[in-house]
Amino acid sequence: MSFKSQPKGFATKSIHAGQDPEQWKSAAVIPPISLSTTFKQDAPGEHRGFEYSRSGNPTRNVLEQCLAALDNAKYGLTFSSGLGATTAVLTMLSSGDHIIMGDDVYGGTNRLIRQVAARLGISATFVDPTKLENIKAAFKPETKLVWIESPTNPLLKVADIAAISKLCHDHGKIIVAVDNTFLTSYFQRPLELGADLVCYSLTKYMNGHTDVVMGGITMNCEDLYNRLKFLQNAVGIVPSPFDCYQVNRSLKTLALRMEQHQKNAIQVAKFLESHDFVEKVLHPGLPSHPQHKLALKQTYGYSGVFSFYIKGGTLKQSSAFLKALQLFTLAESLGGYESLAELPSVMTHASVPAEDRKTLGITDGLIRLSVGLEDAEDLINDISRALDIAAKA
Ligand code: P1T
Repeated sequence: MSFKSQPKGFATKSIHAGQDPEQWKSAAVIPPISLSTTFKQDAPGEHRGFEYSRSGNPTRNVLEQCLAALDNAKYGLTFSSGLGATTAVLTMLSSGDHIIMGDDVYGGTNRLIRQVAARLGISATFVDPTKLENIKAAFKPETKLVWIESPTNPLLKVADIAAISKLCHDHGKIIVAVDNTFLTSYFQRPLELGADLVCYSLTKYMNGHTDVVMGGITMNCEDLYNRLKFLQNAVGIVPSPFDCYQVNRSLKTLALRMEQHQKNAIQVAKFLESHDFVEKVLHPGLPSHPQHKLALKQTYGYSGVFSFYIKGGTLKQSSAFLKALQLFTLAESLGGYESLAELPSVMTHASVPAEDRKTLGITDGLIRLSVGLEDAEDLINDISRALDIAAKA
């Protein structure tokens, strides 16, 4: 069994979509970084497409067009961070509205919903997104948005995006937003499965070089685009032109990078699965994953981020493992060319209430890896040595 086969043309789009040299007076092949905050008007209110850099910027335009093309979307928008993109979606809602949220999402997303949206009168029900009946049971007349990550951070649960989208659209005008950060447009295109919004922390694989914080949203619906474009400017959550230049450049190698992340990560995952000091590996590409078949059905492959439980599962053991690593850097974030490792319970998901962490299984023994582009053999040797040290801790 294998993942869905990738239609041809992705790499070509990532290199050419939105990049036409004819759009610049200089015919520059590589889009210039347009740092000007304001643009000359020919007469009051008469401009050539740009007025003020918050409402629109030429370098940002190039990136937004490229992002849209990669998701086969009509529209793309970028924001100052992944959470900025989530904020834009949230600010489409009003006090009294209700959200259904995957129970296993990035800690910062959880915090935004519980500590900010709640204060603004937007309520949320957190459900396991792998069970359709949970989503159905959570519907309220005020439900406006269903937000899921698939796969989830950090437990790698895979949700049936097509089934969830159908359920929500049959039920009423509920917006389905999928956080596609872990897979990128290369491995999963949720709009093709019926979702309304695809949201990204572009900070991760899409940029891939661990040097930009940015968010993005792609969509086909003109009304959603107009509302989100208005909010991008009205709320002011925009990225800098320099960062747009960097992400646009990074997209040119997305297909190559993702193929190699996939190859490296599955080798590391298989090694861990065979190791005595490992309790369980959570990787959607492994047959042992509970939604492995669904992953094969709805995605074009899998990336480099996955989690595993170390045997024993104490903080002492996981800390010993993480501190002993030499090639993997102990740090938050994921999706760069360099390998990272972290402990969600005390790092990325520390803001999730302790009781919820316990119920979900975000224990002190759960370690998340972001497998980079180094030689897989070197990464495996690093992990093997660190596991031996942890076993003696
Ligand atoms: O960091 P930022 O660009 O604001 O993106 C937030 C975000 C949104 N969605 C997902 C699935 C994410 O993983 C993140 C950020 N995550 C980390 C920093 C992390 O280490 O998990």
